[in-house]
Amino acid sequence: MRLSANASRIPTLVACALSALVSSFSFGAKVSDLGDTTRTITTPATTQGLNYTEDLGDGVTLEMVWIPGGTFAMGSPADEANRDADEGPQSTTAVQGFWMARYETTNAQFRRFRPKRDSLDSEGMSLDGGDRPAVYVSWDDAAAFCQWLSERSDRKYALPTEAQWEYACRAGTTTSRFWGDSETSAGLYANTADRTLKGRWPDWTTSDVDDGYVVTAPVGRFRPNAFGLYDMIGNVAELCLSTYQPYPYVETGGRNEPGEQTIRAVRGGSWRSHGSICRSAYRDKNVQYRPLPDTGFRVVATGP
Ligand SMILES: [Ca+2]
Ligand SMILES: [Ca+2]
Repeated sequence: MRLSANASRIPTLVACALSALVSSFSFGAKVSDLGDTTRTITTPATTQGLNYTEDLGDGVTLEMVWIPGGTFAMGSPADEANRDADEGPQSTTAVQGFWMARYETTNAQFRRFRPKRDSLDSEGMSLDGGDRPAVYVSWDDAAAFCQWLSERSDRKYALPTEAQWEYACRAGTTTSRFWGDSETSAGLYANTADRTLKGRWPDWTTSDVDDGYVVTAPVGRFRPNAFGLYDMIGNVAELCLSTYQPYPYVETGGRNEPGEQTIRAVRGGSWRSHGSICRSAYRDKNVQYRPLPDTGFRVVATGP
Protein backbone atom coordinates (compact mmCIF):
# COMPACT_ATOMS: atom_id res chain seq x y z
CA MET A 1 0.00 0.00 0.00
CA ARG A 2 1.33 3.42 -0.90
CA LEU A 3 0.44 5.97 1.69
CA SER A 4 0.66 9.55 0.56
CA ALA A 5 0.09 12.78 2.47
CA ASN A 6 -1.81 11.08 5.25
CA ALA A 7 1.03 8.81 6.31
CA SER A 8 2.49 11.31 8.75
CA ARG A 9 -0.84 11.57 10.54
CA ILE A 10 -1.03 7.89 11.38
CA PRO A 11 0.17 7.08 14.92
CA THR A 12 3.15 4.74 15.08
CA LEU A 13 1.25 1.88 16.65
CA VAL A 14 -1.48 2.05 14.10
CA ALA A 15 1.05 2.49 11.30
CA CYS A 16 2.78 -0.73 12.38
CA ALA A 17 -0.52 -2.58 12.45
CA LEU A 18 -1.46 -1.03 9.14
CA SER A 19 1.84 -2.08 7.64
CA ALA A 20 1.22 -5.67 8.74
CA LEU A 21 -2.35 -5.42 7.58
CA VAL A 22 -1.57 -4.30 4.09
CA SER A 23 1.56 -6.33 3.52
CA SER A 24 -0.54 -8.97 1.83
CA PHE A 25 -2.13 -6.47 -0.53
CA SER A 26 -0.38 -6.47 -3.87
CA PHE A 27 -1.86 -3.59 -5.77
CA GLY A 28 -3.70 -0.36 -5.27
CA ALA A 29 -5.54 2.32 -7.15
CA LYS A 30 -4.97 5.99 -6.58
CA VAL A 31 -8.10 7.90 -5.67
CA SER A 32 -8.33 11.65 -5.39
CA ASP A 33 -10.53 12.81 -2.56
CA LEU A 34 -12.54 15.93 -3.34
CA GLY A 35 -11.76 17.15 0.15
CA ASP A 36 -8.51 18.00 1.85
CA THR A 37 -6.45 14.93 1.09
CA THR A 38 -5.25 12.50 -1.51
CA ARG A 39 -4.78 8.92 -0.55
CA THR A 40 -4.30 5.49 -1.98
CA ILE A 41 -7.00 2.87 -1.68
CA THR A 42 -5.76 -0.68 -1.79
CA THR A 43 -7.65 -3.70 -2.88
CA PRO A 44 -7.03 -7.00 -1.09
CA ALA A 45 -5.30 -9.27 -3.56
CA THR A 46 -3.66 -12.25 -1.93
CA THR A 47 -6.47 -12.36 0.64
CA GLN A 48 -9.12 -12.55 -2.07
CA GLY A 49 -8.69 -16.30 -2.04
CA LEU A 50 -10.22 -16.30 1.42
CA ASN A 51 -13.36 -14.55 0.24
CA TYR A 52 -16.35 -16.75 -0.40
CA THR A 53 -19.97 -16.62 -1.45
CA GLU A 54 -22.76 -18.31 0.45
CA ASP A 55 -25.62 -19.70 -1.64
CA LEU A 56 -28.92 -18.77 0.01
CA GLY A 57 -31.00 -20.54 -2.64
CA ASP A 58 -33.39 -19.29 -5.33
CA GLY A 59 -30.52 -17.42 -7.01
CA VAL A 60 -29.75 -15.31 -3.94
CA THR A 61 -26.17 -15.20 -2.66
CA LEU A 62 -24.25 -13.64 0.21
CA GLU A 63 -20.76 -12.33 -0.59
CA MET A 64 -18.26 -12.45 2.30
CA VAL A 65 -14.95 -10.57 2.41
CA TRP A 66 -11.96 -11.62 4.52
CA ILE A 67 -10.91 -8.86 6.91
CA PRO A 68 -7.33 -9.51 8.12
CA GLY A 69 -6.83 -9.06 11.85
CA GLY A 70 -4.93 -6.10 13.26
CA THR A 71 -4.84 -3.32 15.81
CA PHE A 72 -6.37 0.12 15.51
CA ALA A 73 -7.20 3.28 17.42
CA MET A 74 -10.93 2.88 18.18
CA GLY A 75 -13.00 6.01 18.68
CA SER A 76 -12.33 9.57 17.56
CA PRO A 77 -9.60 11.99 18.66
CA ALA A 78 -10.75 14.88 20.87
CA ASP A 79 -10.28 17.39 18.05
CA GLU A 80 -12.41 15.61 15.43
CA ALA A 81 -15.07 17.91 14.00
CA ASN A 82 -18.62 17.28 15.25
CA ARG A 83 -17.38 14.63 17.67
CA ASP A 84 -19.69 13.36 20.40
CA ALA A 85 -18.39 12.61 23.88
CA ASP A 86 -19.29 8.92 23.66
CA GLU A 87 -16.70 8.44 20.88
CA GLY A 88 -13.90 8.63 23.43
CA PRO A 89 -11.57 8.01 24.99
CA GLN A 90 -9.79 6.39 22.06
CA SER A 91 -8.18 3.07 22.85
CA THR A 92 -5.90 0.68 21.02
CA THR A 93 -8.07 -2.29 20.13
CA ALA A 94 -7.06 -5.62 18.64
CA VAL A 95 -9.31 -7.49 16.22
CA GLN A 96 -8.87 -11.06 15.03
CA GLY A 97 -9.40 -11.81 11.35
CA PHE A 98 -13.01 -12.40 10.32
CA TRP A 99 -15.30 -12.33 7.30
CA MET A 100 -17.75 -9.49 6.75
CA ALA A 101 -20.56 -9.17 4.24
CA ARG A 102 -19.52 -6.96 1.35
CA TYR A 103 -22.96 -5.35 1.39
CA GLU A 104 -25.71 -4.58 3.86
CA THR A 105 -28.22 -7.44 4.14
CA THR A 106 -30.74 -6.96 1.34
CA ASN A 107 -34.48 -7.53 1.30
CA ALA A 108 -33.92 -10.42 -1.13
CA GLN A 109 -31.49 -12.05 1.30
CA PHE A 110 -33.73 -11.52 4.29
CA ARG A 111 -36.73 -12.96 2.42
CA ARG A 112 -34.86 -16.24 2.04
CA PHE A 113 -35.25 -16.42 5.82
CA ARG A 114 -38.69 -14.82 6.18
CA PRO A 115 -40.38 -15.02 2.79
CA LYS A 116 -43.27 -12.71 3.58
CA ARG A 117 -41.38 -9.90 5.22
CA ASP A 118 -41.76 -6.36 3.87
CA SER A 119 -39.49 -3.37 4.46
CA LEU A 120 -42.51 -1.10 3.89
CA ASP A 121 -42.01 2.55 2.96
CA SER A 122 -41.14 5.96 4.34
CA GLU A 123 -43.85 8.55 3.69
CA GLY A 124 -44.75 6.94 0.38
CA MET A 125 -41.19 6.11 -0.76
CA SER A 126 -40.78 2.34 -1.00
CA LEU A 127 -37.99 0.69 1.01
CA ASP A 128 -38.80 -2.84 -0.13
CA GLY A 129 -36.79 -3.42 -3.34
CA GLY A 130 -34.93 -6.72 -3.44
CA ASP A 131 -31.53 -5.08 -3.95
CA ARG A 132 -32.09 -2.51 -1.22
CA PRO A 133 -31.04 -3.07 2.37
CA ALA A 134 -33.61 -4.65 4.66
CA VAL A 135 -35.00 -2.10 7.12
CA TYR A 136 -37.56 -2.18 9.90
CA VAL A 137 -35.38 -5.03 11.13
CA SER A 138 -34.95 -5.16 14.88
CA TRP A 139 -31.78 -6.45 16.54
CA ASP A 140 -33.75 -9.56 17.49
CA ASP A 141 -34.75 -10.06 13.83
CA ALA A 142 -31.13 -9.64 12.73
CA ALA A 143 -29.87 -12.07 15.35
CA ALA A 144 -32.46 -14.61 14.20
CA PHE A 145 -31.24 -14.21 10.60
CA CYS A 146 -27.67 -14.88 11.78
CA GLN A 147 -28.83 -17.99 13.64
CA TRP A 148 -30.63 -19.22 10.50
CA LEU A 149 -27.48 -18.64 8.43
CA SER A 150 -25.31 -20.48 10.96
CA GLU A 151 -27.61 -23.51 10.89
CA ARG A 152 -27.26 -23.90 7.12
CA SER A 153 -23.48 -23.35 7.07
CA ASP A 154 -20.33 -24.69 8.69
CA ARG A 155 -19.49 -21.16 9.71
CA LYS A 156 -20.85 -19.13 12.61
CA TYR A 157 -22.65 -15.94 11.64
CA ALA A 158 -23.28 -12.99 13.92
CA LEU A 159 -23.68 -9.26 13.97
CA PRO A 160 -20.33 -7.44 14.14
CA THR A 161 -19.06 -6.21 17.46
CA GLU A 162 -18.49 -2.46 17.58
CA ALA A 163 -14.74 -3.16 17.35
CA GLN A 164 -15.16 -5.34 14.26
CA TRP A 165 -17.49 -2.79 12.68
CA GLU A 166 -15.24 0.23 13.21
CA TYR A 167 -12.06 -1.65 12.27
CA ALA A 168 -13.74 -2.79 9.05
CA CYS A 169 -15.15 0.66 8.32
CA ARG A 170 -11.84 2.45 8.81
CA ALA A 171 -9.92 -0.11 6.71
CA GLY A 172 -6.63 1.30 7.94
CA THR A 173 -7.64 4.98 7.90
CA THR A 174 -7.47 7.35 10.86
CA THR A 175 -9.46 10.13 9.21
CA SER A 176 -13.03 10.82 10.23
CA ARG A 177 -14.36 8.90 7.22
CA PHE A 178 -12.77 6.10 5.23
CA TRP A 179 -12.42 8.51 2.31
CA GLY A 180 -10.78 11.32 4.30
CA ASP A 181 -12.24 14.16 6.36
CA SER A 182 -14.44 15.84 3.80
CA GLU A 183 -18.17 15.93 4.51
CA THR A 184 -18.84 17.19 1.00
CA SER A 185 -17.25 14.10 -0.57
CA ALA A 186 -19.95 11.96 0.99
CA GLY A 187 -21.99 11.95 -2.21
CA LEU A 188 -19.36 9.73 -3.85
CA TYR A 189 -19.06 7.25 -1.00
CA ALA A 190 -22.30 7.24 0.94
CA ASN A 191 -26.04 7.73 0.76
CA THR A 192 -26.86 10.34 3.41
CA ALA A 193 -29.47 13.07 3.93
CA ASP A 194 -28.62 15.11 0.85
CA ARG A 195 -30.13 17.61 -1.57
CA THR A 196 -32.11 14.80 -3.22
CA LEU A 197 -33.88 14.12 0.06
CA LYS A 198 -34.46 17.83 0.64
CA GLY A 199 -36.06 18.05 -2.78
CA ARG A 200 -38.71 15.63 -1.58
CA TRP A 201 -38.96 16.77 2.04
CA PRO A 202 -37.87 20.45 2.21
CA ASP A 203 -38.20 20.69 5.99
CA TRP A 204 -35.42 18.15 6.64
CA THR A 205 -31.94 19.20 7.71
CA THR A 206 -29.58 17.93 5.04
CA SER A 207 -25.97 18.24 3.90
CA ASP A 208 -24.86 20.25 0.88
CA VAL A 209 -24.09 17.13 -1.16
CA ASP A 210 -25.96 15.25 -3.84
CA ASP A 211 -25.99 11.45 -3.81
CA GLY A 212 -29.10 10.92 -5.92
CA TYR A 213 -31.22 9.00 -3.41
CA VAL A 214 -34.11 10.16 -1.23
CA VAL A 215 -34.36 6.96 0.83
CA THR A 216 -32.37 3.72 0.71
CA ALA A 217 -30.23 3.06 -2.37
CA PRO A 218 -29.62 -0.41 -3.80
CA VAL A 219 -26.53 -1.76 -2.03
CA GLY A 220 -23.14 -1.20 -3.67
CA ARG A 221 -23.94 1.96 -5.63
CA PHE A 222 -21.21 4.06 -3.99
CA ARG A 223 -17.42 3.69 -3.78
CA PRO A 224 -16.17 0.98 -1.41
CA ASN A 225 -13.50 1.29 1.26
CA ALA A 226 -10.04 -0.30 1.06
CA PHE A 227 -11.38 -3.67 2.22
CA GLY A 228 -13.90 -3.66 -0.61
CA LEU A 229 -16.86 -3.10 1.72
CA TYR A 230 -19.71 -0.95 0.43
CA ASP A 231 -22.03 1.44 2.28
CA MET A 232 -20.19 1.16 5.60
CA ILE A 233 -21.16 4.79 6.07
CA GLY A 234 -24.71 5.79 5.14
CA ASN A 235 -27.58 3.99 3.38
CA VAL A 236 -28.76 2.09 6.48
CA ALA A 237 -27.32 2.44 9.95
CA GLU A 238 -25.98 -0.96 11.00
CA LEU A 239 -26.89 -2.91 14.11
CA CYS A 240 -23.96 -4.23 16.11
CA LEU A 241 -23.75 -7.18 18.45
CA SER A 242 -22.40 -4.93 21.19
CA THR A 243 -24.50 -3.36 23.88
CA TYR A 244 -24.17 0.41 23.98
CA GLN A 245 -21.71 1.11 26.79
CA PRO A 246 -19.14 3.83 27.50
CA TYR A 247 -15.65 3.60 26.07
CA PRO A 248 -12.98 2.38 26.35
CA TYR A 249 -14.24 -0.68 24.49
CA VAL A 250 -13.44 -4.01 26.11
CA GLU A 251 -14.55 -7.47 24.99
CA THR A 252 -15.21 -8.63 28.52
CA GLY A 253 -17.92 -7.63 30.98
CA GLY A 254 -20.89 -8.87 29.00
CA ARG A 255 -20.72 -6.19 26.32
CA ASN A 256 -21.29 -8.70 23.52
CA GLU A 257 -23.68 -11.08 25.23
CA PRO A 258 -27.31 -11.92 24.36
CA GLY A 259 -30.03 -10.09 26.25
CA GLU A 260 -33.58 -8.84 26.18
CA GLN A 261 -34.67 -5.23 25.77
CA THR A 262 -31.01 -4.25 25.78
CA ILE A 263 -29.68 -1.07 24.18
CA ARG A 264 -27.44 -2.03 21.26
CA ALA A 265 -24.91 0.06 19.34
CA VAL A 266 -25.84 1.17 15.81
CA ARG A 267 -23.11 2.47 13.53
CA GLY A 268 -22.41 4.40 10.34
CA GLY A 269 -25.36 6.74 9.93
CA SER A 270 -28.02 6.34 7.28
CA TRP A 271 -29.97 7.91 4.43
CA ARG A 272 -31.69 10.02 7.10
CA SER A 273 -28.43 11.25 8.69
CA HIS A 274 -26.77 14.62 8.27
CA GLY A 275 -23.22 14.28 6.98
CA SER A 276 -21.77 15.57 10.25
CA ILE A 277 -22.59 12.27 11.95
CA CYS A 278 -21.71 10.05 9.01
CA ARG A 279 -18.28 9.29 10.42
CA SER A 280 -16.38 6.09 11.25
CA ALA A 281 -16.42 6.78 15.01
CA TYR A 282 -20.01 8.00 15.37
CA ARG A 283 -22.12 5.85 17.70
CA ASP A 284 -25.89 5.61 17.79
CA LYS A 285 -28.04 3.23 19.82
CA ASN A 286 -31.41 1.48 19.79
CA VAL A 287 -33.29 -0.91 22.03
CA GLN A 288 -33.02 -4.34 20.49
CA TYR A 289 -36.71 -4.96 19.80
CA ARG A 290 -37.38 -1.71 17.92
CA PRO A 291 -37.42 -1.73 14.09
CA LEU A 292 -36.67 1.57 12.29
CA PRO A 293 -36.92 2.70 8.64
CA ASP A 294 -33.23 3.59 8.40
CA THR A 295 -31.68 0.77 10.40
CA GLY A 296 -30.48 -2.56 9.01
CA PHE A 297 -27.40 -4.73 9.41
CA ARG A 298 -24.63 -6.75 7.80
CA VAL A 299 -23.27 -10.05 9.02
CA VAL A 300 -19.82 -11.27 10.02
CA ALA A 301 -18.62 -14.87 10.06
CA THR A 302 -16.00 -16.94 11.80
CA GLY A 303 -15.20 -20.60 11.36
CA PRO A 304 -13.28 -22.99 9.13
CA1 LIG B 1 -29.46 10.50 0.01
CA1 LIG C 1 -24.50 1.38 6.12
